[in-house]
Amino acid sequence: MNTNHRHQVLFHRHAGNPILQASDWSYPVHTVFNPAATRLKDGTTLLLCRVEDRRGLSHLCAARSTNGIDGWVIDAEPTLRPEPEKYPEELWGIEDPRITFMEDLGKYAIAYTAFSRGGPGVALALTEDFRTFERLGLIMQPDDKDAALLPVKIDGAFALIHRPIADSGAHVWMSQSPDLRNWGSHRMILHARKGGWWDANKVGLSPPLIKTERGWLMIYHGVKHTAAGCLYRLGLALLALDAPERCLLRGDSWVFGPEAPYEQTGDVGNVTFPCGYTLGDDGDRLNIYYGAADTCIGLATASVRELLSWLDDNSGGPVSMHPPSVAPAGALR
Ligand code: BMA
Repeated sequence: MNTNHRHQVLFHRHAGNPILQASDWSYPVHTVFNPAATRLKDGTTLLLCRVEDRRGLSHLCAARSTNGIDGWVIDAEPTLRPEPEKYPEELWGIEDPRITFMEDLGKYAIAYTAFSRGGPGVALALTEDFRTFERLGLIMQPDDKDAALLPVKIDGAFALIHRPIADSGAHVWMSQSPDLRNWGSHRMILHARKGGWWDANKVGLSPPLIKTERGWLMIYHGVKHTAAGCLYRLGLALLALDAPERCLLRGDSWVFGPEAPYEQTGDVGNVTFPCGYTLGDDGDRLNIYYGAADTCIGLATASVRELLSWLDDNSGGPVSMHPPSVAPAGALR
């Protein structure tokens, strides 16, 4: 590790990392990464892991643990497989799930990337038990990924955070729907910066938004392109509770990135990519589950209170929030 820690360290890696890897699976798999996470009603932590097989195609597989750290019980076969016969958008696999418990529906919603000839798009499935699933199909056409629903309606409509790719860059958007099938009210909520920034050109939601008293805490990834390849690191923003398209605070520096050997080396080195979190019983301890180098799964912990106070101290001025170069008229209220 060649880094200095004279900055505040907010995320603490678990000493047992990686907590899950391909050798833990009882059937042949190549890599396991980018897991969604939730705590079930009985307190069990469930991870829905992206599993890449030896064809290069991904499916999703559930792993359950009572403490969220070890003792994982992993489904003996894929939990959610691509079904390209019925859902052609899943031809080349399903990837990067994010779970939200939908308070109104009493069901878990899984937003995931469905990959096919058209490119990656956003698909949605509902479940009550992570054993049977109701698919709603593709809800955002390619290229679009990094999606998660909010657990509550905003102004009476479901809200989806997602990351379409446009000529101006890859920015985070919010769209709304009355029924989870028809989507509109598209608004850009977090732009990729430009130039040398760590989050220039491409940003995306990492785990689903975290509800706090002060707003929705967003952990997002920024992708820096370098001559040696891409660096996937994480940053923080705070969005207004009743109007998440309004960004209240955005940190200037990244807060977590590839430093450990299993994050720097693997199928795709220098990637830390969480798709899920759980909250401890104290409502403050945040457990982040992340894919490391597209090869294995790590756990890092943080304190929500500390993340918010870091944002208070490290948020940039207006230039970080709404640069005129990328905010199209009307995209930000
Ligand atoms: C992104 C996603 C992630 C992946 C990352 C690094 O575009 O496809 O699934 O972890 O690239 O390869």
